[in-house]
Amino acid sequence: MKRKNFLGLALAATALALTAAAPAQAQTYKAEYKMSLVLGPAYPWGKGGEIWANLVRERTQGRINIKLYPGVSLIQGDQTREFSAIRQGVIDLAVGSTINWSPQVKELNLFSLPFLMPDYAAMDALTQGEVGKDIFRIIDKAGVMPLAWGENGYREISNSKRAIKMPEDLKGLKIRVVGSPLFLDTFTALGANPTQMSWADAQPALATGAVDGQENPMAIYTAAKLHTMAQKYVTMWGYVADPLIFVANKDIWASWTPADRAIVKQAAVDAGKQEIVIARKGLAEADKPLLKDIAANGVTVTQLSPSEREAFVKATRPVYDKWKNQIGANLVNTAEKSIAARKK
Ligand code: X2X
Repeated sequence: MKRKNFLGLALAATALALTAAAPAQAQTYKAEYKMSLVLGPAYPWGKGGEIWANLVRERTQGRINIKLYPGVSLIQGDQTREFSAIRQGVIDLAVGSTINWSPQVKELNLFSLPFLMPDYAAMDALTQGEVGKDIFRIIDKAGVMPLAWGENGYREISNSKRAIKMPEDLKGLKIRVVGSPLFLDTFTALGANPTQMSWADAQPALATGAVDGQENPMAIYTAAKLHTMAQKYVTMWGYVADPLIFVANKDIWASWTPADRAIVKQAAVDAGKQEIVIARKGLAEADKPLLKDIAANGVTVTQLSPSEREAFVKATRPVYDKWKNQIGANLVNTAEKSIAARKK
């Protein structure tokens, strides 16, 4: 056999093998992919997930069909188990909060360091800069494919008892917090009585008065109607903010063609950008119209002066220093530098 003919045969065989492989690959696509979320489309968070799913369905002509599972229902509402469940394949895709994943990925506690990020520009400087890339590398190494950033938001404190203007006002208040030990340290330092529970358990606990207060973004406060659960006092202290991260399970990711992976990633980036705008609506504007809506429900909204805010910063500084080392001083230093250099 001449060399040329042999080459031709080999090429033909390869082409045949590729054609044969194509339908087999299509068969590895599932009829439905499960997306986990804490909150559904009535909230900016779930809206972001819905936008992502819709963009993927359109752009893949239905090859990738994503169904939303809000209430972290795939893991029985236990939001702090979400990251492990994504890694293990119980969950195919997720839009999750850095807080809920920080028990598994300690570096995600960065965003929960009290008073690290003074404004939206600081948050953007982290997620859109070097820190964001570092965090994505860490998530990837931890076994989950990171795709895009979104935002839950600045977490403001509410309670049923009194207006909080200084750390002393928190004394003895029973405050529901999410499941990272950093939150217990922060609220203990402020003299409060923090108690960990899931979001699902938090609402009945607030409604019955089993707990006095909680901290969450104002978009959640509004959509969940927390003013009807005795939360008559809100203080805008902006002490931490949790970004959301759009991710995929790695086996699912590997089962898709490179072209489909590119579509899913771009759709996550597009949905994340839209979600951040929705999450900041009514708060990013100078006159913060959302706060007027909240006050119209008979809620006392307290804004802190810079010196009042400073008292909270001072009271929580030992917690910041302790957790800086636990998170990793290098990462926190990079974050501090990025924030100092931010464009305002
Ligand atoms: O549980 C909360 O407070 C919530 C909904 O904000 C998160 O999932 C982090």
